[in-house]
Amino acid sequence: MQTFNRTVFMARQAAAGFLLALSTLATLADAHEFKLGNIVIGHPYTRATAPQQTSAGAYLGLDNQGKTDDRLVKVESDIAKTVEIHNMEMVGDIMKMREVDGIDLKAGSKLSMKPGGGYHIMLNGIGHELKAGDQFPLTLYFSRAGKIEVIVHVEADANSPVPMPEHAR
Ligand SMILES: [Cu+2]
Repeated sequence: MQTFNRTVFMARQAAAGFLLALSTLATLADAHEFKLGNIVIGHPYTRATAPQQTSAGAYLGLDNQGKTDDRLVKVESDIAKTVEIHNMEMVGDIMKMREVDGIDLKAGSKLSMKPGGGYHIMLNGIGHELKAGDQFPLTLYFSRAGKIEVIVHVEADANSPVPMPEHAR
């Protein structure tokens, strides 16, 4: 009897370990990342678009693990007519977006783009609806590290759709 219980216990432990391993794998697969020299690009993603929506923000992490400064200077994608690097910030009490000509990445520094404020990649003139689960390539150009193609995941976000404010132009 004791042996039986012990076996059941061990089987449970093994099952728990297996499930943990599975969920870790799922998390890792979801949090995809790319590396170019000393620059790590973390989890590029965008959100599913509404049928008439032709622009969308894309977000990713930038981590300069090297000892030299770098700078993200250009972004391109086949799915959009134009791709711009934007910054969104409060001007008085109004959130405004504007295009910037790059993002400085000092040696050892990192940043994480998020909806709702700060830097993002703006995709304008998207030819078709972006559906959750879709993926598309995005090419990033760094002044020092060069260029890399990363894959953007389209994620659903029914909980907190963040409407894009008008551009300050
Ligand atoms: Cu924008």
